[in-house]
Amino acid sequence: MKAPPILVLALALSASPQGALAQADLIDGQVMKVDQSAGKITIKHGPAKRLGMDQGMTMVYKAQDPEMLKTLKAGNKIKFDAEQVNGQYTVTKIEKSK
Ligand SMILES: [Cu+2]
Repeated sequence: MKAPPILVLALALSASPQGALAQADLIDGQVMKVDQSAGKITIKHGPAKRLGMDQGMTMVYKAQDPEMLKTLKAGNKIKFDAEQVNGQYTVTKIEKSK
């Protein structure tokens, strides 16, 4: 194995039993606005350290797939995941929370 140590560490972490916690790792948020035609959603959310957001904020995210937005509307409480794709924050996963 010639993988750099940092990569090995990252793999070890992602394969850990805490994988089950990944679900709980979703970011809590609330839908402020849905723009289905543009495939964008405005989300008010709490801190998301993973995305480099140390504080809560309201911001626009692109939806990875506009279909994801179909069942959502302003006011919905959600849990979501996002990543930066080509410099644009993109929601990769979204689910309504109870
Ligand atoms: Cu944000």
